[in-house]
Parts: sequence; C-alpha cells; structure tokens
Amino acid sequence: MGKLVTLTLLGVGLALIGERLLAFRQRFGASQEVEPVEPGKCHIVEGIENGSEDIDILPSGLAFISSGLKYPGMPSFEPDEPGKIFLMDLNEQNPRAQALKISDGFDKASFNPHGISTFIDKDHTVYLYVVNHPHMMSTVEIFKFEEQQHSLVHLKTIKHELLQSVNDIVVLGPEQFYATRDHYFTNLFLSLLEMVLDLQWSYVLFYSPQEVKVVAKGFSSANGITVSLDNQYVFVADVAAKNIHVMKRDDNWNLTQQKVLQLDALVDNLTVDPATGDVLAGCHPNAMKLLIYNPKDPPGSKVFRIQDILSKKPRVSTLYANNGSVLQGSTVATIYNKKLLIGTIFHRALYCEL
Ligand SMILES: *[C@@H]1O[C@H](CO)[C@@H](O)[C@H](O)[C@H]1NC(C)=O
Ligand SMILES: *[C@H]1O[C@H](CO)[C@@H](O)[C@H](O)[C@H]1NC(C)=O
Ligand SMILES: [Ca+2]
Ligand SMILES: [Ca+2]
Repeated sequence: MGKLVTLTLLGVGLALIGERLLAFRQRFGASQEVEPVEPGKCHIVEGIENGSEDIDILPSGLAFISSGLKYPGMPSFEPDEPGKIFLMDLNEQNPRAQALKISDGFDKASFNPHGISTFIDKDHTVYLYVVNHPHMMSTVEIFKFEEQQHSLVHLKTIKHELLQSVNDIVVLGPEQFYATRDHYFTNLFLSLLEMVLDLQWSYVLFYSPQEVKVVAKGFSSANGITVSLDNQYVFVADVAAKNIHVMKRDDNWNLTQQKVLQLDALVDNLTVDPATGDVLAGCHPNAMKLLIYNPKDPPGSKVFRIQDILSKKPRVSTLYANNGSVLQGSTVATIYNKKLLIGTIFHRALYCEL
C-alpha cells in the first residue's frame, strides 16, 4: 500500500513537472521563427563584441552601454574579460563606441555590469548607476561621469539584503531608485527550478538610504524597468510572462498596477523615446536558444515599439527583428533623434538611422 501511494505520488509529481516543463518550453518560445524587419540603414557597432546588455542615453545624445555581462546559465564569449561601460556620441556622423576609463580604487577585475540608469542632479552632474554582479553577488555602483576625462569616478557601492539577483534599475532621485529582482533564488539550480515551476516570487524594490521596501510582487521574472517621461508611471517587463506591467507611482514610492500588456516575446529591457513617449522593448523571440546556445542556430532579436501605452488601445508594432544572422539575443533598444541603438545580452550592438 505504502509503495502504491509512493508510486502514485511519484507519477503525479512527474506529470506535474512534465506539464510545467512543456509550459516552460512554450513560454520560452522554443520554436518561434523570426521574420526579418529593418527600420532603416543599420550596421553593427564596432568595438563591442561581448554584450551590450543595457543602454541609457542622456538628453545630450551621449549613450552609455553596459558590456561584458556574465550571468549564470547564459553564454559569454569572453568569460575572463572584465565588464566595461562604453560611451557613444549619437550626435556624431558615424558614432563610435569607446570604453570609459574607470577610476582607481574600484575593483575592475570583478566588474560585471548588468542594468544601468543615469541620473542628472540639479547641479547638472551626471551619475551612472550600475547593477554589478562581482563574484555573482548583486550590488549597485554609483559613478560620477566626467565627460572631459572620458571617465567614470566610483563614488559608492550599495548593498542590501533585499538587493539580490538584481537585473535593472531606474534612478529617480539621489540614491533613490527602483530595482527589479529577476529571481528569488540566487543558486543556479534553485533559480532554474523557480523558472520551470513559475513560482512568481520575483519583485520590484524601492531603495533609498532611509527606506528599502518591496513595492510590487508576483512577477515570473521582473527584468527591465523604466519610467514614463513625466516620472508618474513605472513600466516593468516580466520576461518570463512575456508582458509589460504599467504601474502608477504614489507619493510614498509605492506602485499600483494599472494594466498588463501581453506581447508574444520575452521582454527584457524597456526604454522610453524622449521625443514621443513611446515605449521600446528589447525582446527574446526564442529564449530557449539563449539558454542552449548553438552558434549554427543562434537566438534571434526583436524590438517592439508601443505607442500610447497609457491609453485604452496601446499600439504594438515590430521595429526590428532578426533571426540571429546579424544580431543575437537583443535586450534593449533606445532611440535618440531618429537614431536607434539596440543592445544584446552577450553579442554585439546595432546602430540604425530611422
Ligand atoms: C536567417 O535569415 C537569413 C536571411 O534573412 C537566412 O539566410 C538564414 O539561413 C537564416 N538563418 C536561420 C538560422 O534561420
Ligand atoms: C535592460 O536590461 C538590463 C538588464 O537586463 C538592465 O540592466 C537595463 O537597465 C535595461 N535597460 C534599460 C534601458 O532599461
Ligand atoms: Ca536600465
Ligand atoms: Ca534585462
């Protein structure tokens, strides 16, 4: 009798895991074909070979690009090379990417940059906040940008027990930011199990020196985060659920969900076009190919443009799509003055004139 119960439970357990695995494969776009879309004249940005996970553009047209992410379970072309932050001036005729110098006193060898966000202070000082994974932990590094010296001066490292498995941040004030935690578990095996079982334990956190709190939860895997041009709405990409959550910010920094926009690809990073307020979403059309990397059948890239996201009828269109022959594993797309810059998790970056 005991054996029968055990066997039954085992059978039910295996069936459940099998069902979850199938759902997981479905969610991760195991078999999606990608029809190419090019919005204009595009070319690969020279000098960046090793990922361009996140991009943030200043109102002046200077783009920061985070490169060299090493992320558990994802391929890296140069696992021993430390991460870098590149700068690209989109006002130039043929913009080139150049790595920024980083001040001494910061551990550059273990620099593993992930999401980034810029913040301009009242005195016009530009700060770059960088999610860092030194030795696979999570910290937020604050740098001061010195344009003349082409360098980043490290000011501070922020650590907190709730700041684990951090993916992206959006900075709204001095040392005040929202951050996404993409997995609850930091252990690779447990985080994979968390994904397959879809536990929805991922959340959005608010950080300030006075207060740190969870402000939204129940995500399968909260990834990119950004704000509307008026700073009133926060957009969160749930990469595993293939959707974007639109949330309203209140005076206590809490977030109230307004709507969820369902898409047919895994949404990684979000940015807002400063001219139009359109939301751009860098997506993974077939994320299974990201997890099981095969250079002969590489993961593709997709960028959605979402117009009127706050209205009743947001319009979603494909701005860029490629099967991986040009660009693999897009994570983010940003627009400045009709110039489009697309970043990828471990591959190159693409520049297009719209
Ligand atoms: C990707 O598309 C190109 C043409 O757009 C085609 O030549 C190539 O075979 C495709 N690759 C895969 C893996 O489907
Ligand atoms: C894109 O995603 C990365 C991490 O996945 C994040 O660090 C970054 O901030 C995002 N980019 C933007 C512009 O939101
Ligand atoms: Ca960011
Ligand atoms: Ca991301």
